Amino acid sequence: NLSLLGKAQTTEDNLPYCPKKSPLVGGPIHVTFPSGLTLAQVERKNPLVVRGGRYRPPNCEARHRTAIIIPHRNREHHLKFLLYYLHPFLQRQQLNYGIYIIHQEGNYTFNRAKLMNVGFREAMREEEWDCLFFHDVDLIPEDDRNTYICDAHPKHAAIAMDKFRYKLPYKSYFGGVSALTPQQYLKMNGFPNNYWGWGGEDDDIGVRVSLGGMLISRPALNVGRYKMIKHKLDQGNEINPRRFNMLAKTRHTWKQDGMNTVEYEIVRREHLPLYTNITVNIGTEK
Ligand code: BGN
Repeated sequence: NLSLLGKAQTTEDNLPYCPKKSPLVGGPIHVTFPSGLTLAQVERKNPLVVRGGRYRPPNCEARHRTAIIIPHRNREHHLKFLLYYLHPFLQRQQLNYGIYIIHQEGNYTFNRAKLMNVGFREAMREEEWDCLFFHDVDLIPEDDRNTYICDAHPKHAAIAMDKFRYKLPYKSYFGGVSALTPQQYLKMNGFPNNYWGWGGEDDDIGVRVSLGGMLISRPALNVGRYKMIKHKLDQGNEINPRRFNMLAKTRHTWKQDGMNTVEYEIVRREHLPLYTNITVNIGTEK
């Protein structure tokens, strides 16, 4: 088409694509936890974020569509700080994004990985996201160059956390923050549904990556940096004593337990100003 010669490539809305490298991205972020911060303040600081915690760059068409999935229960205090940092961080990266909080209803033992499966299905129901970030509520990224887009292989993003002195605690660690495309997620049958309580589910997910025939991709150590908001072990998220046994069997169980078997009941879906809140009944251990 001759008329397009010499023009920047444009999209349906007649916006040019955003540059491959965002000019708004800085480097390290100084993370502090201001006392007295409120969600209303976070809202005011993010005027372009719309209902459900959605955003698209105003002046260019984003090249990436990323959903952030955050499992949650009784951590409103952490959530506030995460949103305070995450919204501007994602905007500086010029992403088309949405933030989903997957809230486990009731007081039964917490199940982080199953909540991720719920988040995957519910987010994909709303939008054709090309990347999903599975994100702990208490981890704040400390460098803008840690781009929230997916790679050719499942990505483990939280490789340098302050609580592990900014190093990987062990080589196969896959916890904290990880990112997969829908294709990658389904290839490993999603995450396990039966890790109730603390520990092991992230290792299981790491094993699934290789059982699905994939490798782990990671950002550079000086970029994949996170600050963890200090807290005690939660009530209702006691250490899971079965995790060693379960982990030893992952290669036999992964195809029968995961995205193909996840069962739950949506209790509430709210499109709040800063995020989509999905409250879910995920049942109890069998
Ligand atoms: C590991 C836990 C992970 C946790 C990391 C970091 C287990 C399984 C037993 C081998 N794994 O020890 O779930 O994210 O520590 O805290 O407990």
